[in-house]
Amino acid sequence: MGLTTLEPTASVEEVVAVIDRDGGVIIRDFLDAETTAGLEADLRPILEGHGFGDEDFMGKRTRRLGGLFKHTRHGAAIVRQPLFRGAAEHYLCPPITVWTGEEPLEVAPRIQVGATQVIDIYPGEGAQMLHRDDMVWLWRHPVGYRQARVQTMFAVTDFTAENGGTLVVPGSHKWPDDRAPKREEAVSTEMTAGSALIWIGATYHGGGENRSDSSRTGITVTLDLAFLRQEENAYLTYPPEVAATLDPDIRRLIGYQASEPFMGYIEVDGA
Ligand SMILES: O=C(O)CCC(=O)C(=O)O
Ligand SMILES: [Fe+2]
Repeated sequence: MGLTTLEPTASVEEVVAVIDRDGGVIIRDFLDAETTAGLEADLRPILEGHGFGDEDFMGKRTRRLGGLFKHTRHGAAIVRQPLFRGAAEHYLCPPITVWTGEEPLEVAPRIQVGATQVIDIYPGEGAQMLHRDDMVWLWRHPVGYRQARVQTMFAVTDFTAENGGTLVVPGSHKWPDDRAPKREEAVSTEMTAGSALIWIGATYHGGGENRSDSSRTGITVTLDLAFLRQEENAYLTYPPEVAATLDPDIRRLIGYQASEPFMGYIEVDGA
């Protein structure tokens, strides 16, 4: 069974229903053509100045570039995309009730960007080991409390089975921790440039093998529970003088915010 592709006019409920079933879904034309072209134009020259990785997980024929929001103002469109945001809020933000004395307090986690990475897989790269991205927090499965991550892989170039379209194991978000993923259980994400895969942290996936003659360029951005540590250290990636140049909603999303009730607060003189 391949992955389901939905139109950008789909509702958040439809997106969530497919992710609940399969662990991931493709959204056709996730961003408009102008934004896709803007991302390509801003990022390609920077990628070209980058070397390949030097170990197996990151890939030795793969270029990776972090700190998306300092490289392109078009990156904001990815985290503002309503279906991605809607799915993230669905999985991450349901409130819980805590007691403060005898007063019940409803607390809903915020979301934050945990990692951003442009991933450019070159011809000759082999398939990445299948993995769950919520392993960074040692999350357990089946997920009991709530998902930790809702993630997207945006296609800057077309994604095909030949050029390394992201491998996804449908249904694997429901597997217990003692089940290993097998390569033959994975399907390739096949989507046109401008489209995106959305999946959750519990779903087994990995970069595909590139058997074509051109590179496969994607941008992955994660929306995570804002009370967890970020995978990409945002305070070093975007120190205050850099964060000050970003739009306020993006600045908050990269971590310049507190998650209810107090996580990440800062004492400000006179405030
Ligand atoms: O490049 C891809 O398609 C997926 C990469 C990935 O899952 C990772 O590096 O964690
Ligand atoms: Fe991954």
